[in-house]
Amino acid sequence: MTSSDSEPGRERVPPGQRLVTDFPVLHAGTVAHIDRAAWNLTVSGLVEPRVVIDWQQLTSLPATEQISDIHCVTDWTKLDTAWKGVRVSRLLVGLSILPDAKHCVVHAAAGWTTNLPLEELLRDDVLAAYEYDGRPISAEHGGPVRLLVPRLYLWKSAKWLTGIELTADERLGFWETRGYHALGDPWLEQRYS
Ligand SMILES: Nc1nc2c(c(=O)[nH]1)N[C@H]1C(S)=C(S)[C@@H](COP(=O)(O)O)O[C@H]1N2
Ligand SMILES: [Mo]
Repeated sequence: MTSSDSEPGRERVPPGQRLVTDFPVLHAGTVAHIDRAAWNLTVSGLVEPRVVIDWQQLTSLPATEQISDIHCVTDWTKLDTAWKGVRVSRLLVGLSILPDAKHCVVHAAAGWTTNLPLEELLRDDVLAAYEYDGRPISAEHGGPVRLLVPRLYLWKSAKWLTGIELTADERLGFWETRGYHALGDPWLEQRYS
């Protein structure tokens, strides 16, 4: 079990946030219902070769169990959430990331996207997560597989993950083109651009 958030004395609630104990459900549009057997993740763009990872392959890879604090831009923070999944950096082992790759577009069901700098995507605490609190992630929370990017506001943590596309330029995603910050660091209160 790894935890990046629990060093003693470390401030855990970013500025302007309030603690919740429930787990709110937030997304644009409707809940996607994706069968595990039908789920897959395409890794594409400035990476060779392009790969498609299915449920069986994802869950056969070494898993990471992680406790993370999560921060939503609508101002709630939830401490000590428990996740299991595969590090995105682990998914890329054995692939060649081309030198021009500096950013990524994260793709989700129904064409929803978000963007991240490549270095944020490759952090150790970024997971393609398939369990929350010891159970499969519910459809409402983005199952069967969602991205978890605990260091940034939760809109970066794409639910119903379907693709990771490496790009040279920053290509803004769904919320980022609607005024949300391109990076979204909660400690710097990067809520809106
Ligand atoms: N595919 C998809 N992922 C998404 C969203 C969305 O609309 N579609 N909303 C984001 C936003 S704004 C938030 S706050 C979190 C909420 O995750 P939760 O419902 O599990 O709390 O999901 C993020 N991931
Ligand atoms: Mo959000």
